[in-house]
Amino acid sequence: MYRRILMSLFGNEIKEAIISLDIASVGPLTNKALADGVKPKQILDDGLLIGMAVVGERFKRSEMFVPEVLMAAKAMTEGLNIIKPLLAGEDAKGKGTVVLGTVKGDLHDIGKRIVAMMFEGAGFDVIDLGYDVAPEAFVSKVKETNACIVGMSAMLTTTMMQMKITVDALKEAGLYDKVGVMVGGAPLTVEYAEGIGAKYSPDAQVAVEVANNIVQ
Ligand code: B12
Repeated sequence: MYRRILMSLFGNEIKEAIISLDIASVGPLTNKALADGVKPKQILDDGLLIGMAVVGERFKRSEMFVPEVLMAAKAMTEGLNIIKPLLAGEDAKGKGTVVLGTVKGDLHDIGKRIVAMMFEGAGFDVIDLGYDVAPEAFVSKVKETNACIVGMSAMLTTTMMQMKITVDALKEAGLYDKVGVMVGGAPLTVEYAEGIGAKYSPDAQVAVEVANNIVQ
């Protein structure tokens, strides 16, 4: 109960700091919440993600523009960087390697970084290839690391077809049957994912459940 009240206080402050582009405050507020016993996952869900979701809505309504969204993303990263090692420490390692990346032509990487963190927290070894990742780069990293899962992120309708191209490249290299393919990102649907032979997750939480099912 006490923790819930604390989180609604801190969560709100962290959310507001992101929305008001107050980059300098997110780190200290995150540290303060942690010092008062709020769980890293709660800070992520109830503060950082909600703040960024509001920014996303305002961007959609043209009430915020690219430079502001970038500042909000920077503010969010201040908090993410603090909770990342703590999330990663919440479970044991050794479930296998996950190769992650945002597909070619796409520079959105906030959601993918959150997925990376949650995977690490759930015990996977994560190799994050970053953004604008070409199909060949996914293929060669999967081959090199013997990964059990490859995860692709796309946030643009114009880049999501890169996922199919990457799946085809994995098939071509004889790797598709050896690796679980996971996809995520705002424009995707279950139907699209299934159509290309991949598993869809709407968010990082579900992504961990899907990944656990793949390796079981
Ligand atoms: C932040 C942002 C940017 C930032 C990106 C900064 C960065 N470092 O990532 C900047 C300013 C650079 C940007 C640029 C552009 N953007 Co933009 N952007 C956004 C915004 C506001 C938020 C995205 C975000 O970070 N959300 C928060 C995270 C936490 O959510 P998420 O990404 O969905 O991730 C979760 C799930 O999807 C899932 N997930 C995500 N990836 C993966 C991967 C796997 C494997 C799994 C399992 C799960 C999973 O789990 C995540 C965590 O829960 C969205 C709006 C929106 N509503 O999504 C627009 C949005 C994606 N952008 C859009 C556009 C149009 C652009 C630009 C073309 C704008 C322009 N005119 O230049 C450029 C394109 C640049 C490029 N080539 O990529 C459109 C896309 C429209 C479309 N349907 O194609 C959106 C939807 C806004 C809109 N409504 O118009 N953008």
